[in-house]
Amino acid sequence: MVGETGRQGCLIFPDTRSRLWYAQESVFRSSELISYNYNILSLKGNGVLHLLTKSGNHVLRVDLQKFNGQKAYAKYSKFSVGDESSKYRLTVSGYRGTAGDSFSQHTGMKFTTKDQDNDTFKANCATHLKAAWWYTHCYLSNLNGQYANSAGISDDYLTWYRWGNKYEVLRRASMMIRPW
Ligand SMILES: [Ca+2]
Repeated sequence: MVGETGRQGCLIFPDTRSRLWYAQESVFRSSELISYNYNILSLKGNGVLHLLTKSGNHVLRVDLQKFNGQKAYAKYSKFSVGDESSKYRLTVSGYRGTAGDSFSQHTGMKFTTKDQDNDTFKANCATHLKAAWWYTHCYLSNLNGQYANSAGISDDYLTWYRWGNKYEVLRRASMMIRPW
């Protein structure tokens, strides 16, 4: 992503093995690396996403990989996260890619954690799934989902439903953003 156009971008990388997210304002300045532990399902990390996307339009790229090595991507021409008072409301639209669109349907949703139920499901999706996301009823995408050790079909883990229209457990996923 970065280097594609010569512009410096931002990188958000949910590492499903270490359970850490990294938000890096510029990959050329590693000293500014911000990391946080999202195992505690804190809303704090989304404050970073808000700051990164609050001004100007941002493009989001999601890269996905199955356990068999197959890769796909989804790109969104518009992506932003609201501030804390909005409960980190998601704005995402303008899909194109090879993975299918599993994120546009989440636009307008607030972020749900185990202690903040902002989803439309009768129970708390975050508690149910042991993850945190902009859940609806509960999801088509679950990129903070639990890490699985092998392939399978289950909505309890990291999945992207529209890639094959099934809850196929993925090996890894990354989200990258950059200014438009
Ligand atoms: Ca709920």
